[in-house]
Amino acid sequence: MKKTLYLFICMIITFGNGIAQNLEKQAPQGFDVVRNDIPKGKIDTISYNSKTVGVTRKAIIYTPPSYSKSKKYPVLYLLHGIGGDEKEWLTHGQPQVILDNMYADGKLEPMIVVMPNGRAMKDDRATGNIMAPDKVEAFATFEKDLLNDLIPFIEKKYPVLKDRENRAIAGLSMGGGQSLNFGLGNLDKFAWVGGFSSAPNTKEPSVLVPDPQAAKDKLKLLFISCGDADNLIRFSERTHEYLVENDVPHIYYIEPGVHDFKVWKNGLYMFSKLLFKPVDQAEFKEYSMGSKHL
Ligand code: FER
Repeated sequence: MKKTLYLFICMIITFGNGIAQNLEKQAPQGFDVVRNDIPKGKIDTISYNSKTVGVTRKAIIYTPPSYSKSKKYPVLYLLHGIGGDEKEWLTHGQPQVILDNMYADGKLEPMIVVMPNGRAMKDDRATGNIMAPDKVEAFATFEKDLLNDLIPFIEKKYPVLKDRENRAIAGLSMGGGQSLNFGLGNLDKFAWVGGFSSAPNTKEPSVLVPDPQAAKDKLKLLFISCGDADNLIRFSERTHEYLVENDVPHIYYIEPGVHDFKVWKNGLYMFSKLLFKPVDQAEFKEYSMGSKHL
């Protein structure tokens, strides 16, 4: 009996420490710098048939360094902003560098990352007036393209785990709004949701989370971050305030910064580090410590 108790205590200490180490607010120096001596993941462009849009659409996929078709992987859908397309993260954020480094340091659960084009319309390039109503509307239409076309395609072509606990969605700005809207609007599909500097397309909190108890029961991680000098901070803040009022566990992380990739790369680092691992929601509050935004 004593032995069992001892073992139990040891397990709690080990397990507890494992989780505590995830609490990291800023990515360490060099997290986004290419290292020559480490294994690298692979980037491919894929094409899928979209019934929603009526054309073949492109997405970028990053498979981890240890990728093997005989394993099964969870998937993170990573979304871009209003000025970008499926290549925006790659061009400006180099997520493959961040993630390769995290794998090398044992900080990341192996996963597939899919970077789609979130402007679901026939001409989905970020050209002309990117604020035109039809182009903005296409960011909402993407919900159908994602759920009915892209996810089924990925699940057919790649060795992936298909349950909600193995599916995450996150994005920057318009993509942050999409991630919150689609993730929280489809709790049966996503258990991990992240919005970095979410844009005005983010639904009103009571529409976004009409049933706080369901969100509470189903979400593994809800992550909201923003730069403190970002003009769009109100959309994150109002969501956070509603979540606090309604007792929905979430990470609210405000860091020094504006509306740029410095904040979004850190968001990717912090969010992905927590993905597909045991979560201690009691720790979430500590991310906001010392902040007037608590
Ligand atoms: C807006 C301001 C910013 C808006 C969208 C954005 C649709 C998006 C910014 C981004 O994605 O970086 O008024 O309206």
